[in-house]
Amino acid sequence: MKVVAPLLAAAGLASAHTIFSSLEVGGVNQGVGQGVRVPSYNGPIEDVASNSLACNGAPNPTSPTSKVITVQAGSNVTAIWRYMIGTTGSAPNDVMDITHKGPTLAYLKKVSDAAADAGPGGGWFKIQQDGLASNGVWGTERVVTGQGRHDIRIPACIAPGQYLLRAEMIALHGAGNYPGAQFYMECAQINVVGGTGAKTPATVSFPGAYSGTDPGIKISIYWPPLTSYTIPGPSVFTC
Ligand SMILES: *[C@@H]1O[C@H](CO)[C@@H](O)[C@H](O)[C@H]1NC(C)=O
Ligand SMILES: [Cu+2]
Repeated sequence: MKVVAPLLAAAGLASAHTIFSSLEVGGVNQGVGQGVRVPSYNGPIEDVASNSLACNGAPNPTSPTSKVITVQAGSNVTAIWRYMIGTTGSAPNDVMDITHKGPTLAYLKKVSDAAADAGPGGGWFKIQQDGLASNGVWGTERVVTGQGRHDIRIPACIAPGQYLLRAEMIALHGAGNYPGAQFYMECAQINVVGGTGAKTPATVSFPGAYSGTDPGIKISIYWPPLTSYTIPGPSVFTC
């Protein structure tokens, strides 16, 4: 039995990843994999040119879901991150290993049918980001120590209709070389109601928005100590 514990500990470290497993709307959790395309395995995407950078996928195939979640424009939703698809707790180790430091981000893409649209390609705009705060705390750390909760405001001025909501955490503990940064993302299927449509966001592509040479993707976060951090991707769309 003496050999078992180290083996288990090593396996735990090797797979200390995370999954955006459910969406909370108006204080109501919609259910694991309900309206969120979840994989069975929690591993990252590391290739920024992969189609799986949009909504995950090979080598972590996701399960389809027919649910499209109604969301009020101008309100907040909460992406709930869990270590594994079956994780029920919300303590830090139930969310992601705390060594996984980096930004949190969220994007939307307007689609005609959120349950059917695969995700890769153009049309994505960023609606939230949280990088390195002046006290040295990263966006991912705030989610890990905050019960896996990732708050995302749905802009009030976008057109009503169906969207894919891509919530993302980027772990930079091994990002000194590329590939090395770990991209964790899943897509929720939402129907935005009450949007004014007053503004049309500029958009980017996934894959395409990130490069392996981006200063926020190929970066050593340990030494010298960082005083600032450039979050990858476009600027955040605001109304
Ligand atoms: C709503 O989400 C935004 C991030 O998009 C966050 O900055 C803000 O604190 C959230 N508001 C509430 C009330 O949770
Ligand atoms: Cu990991």
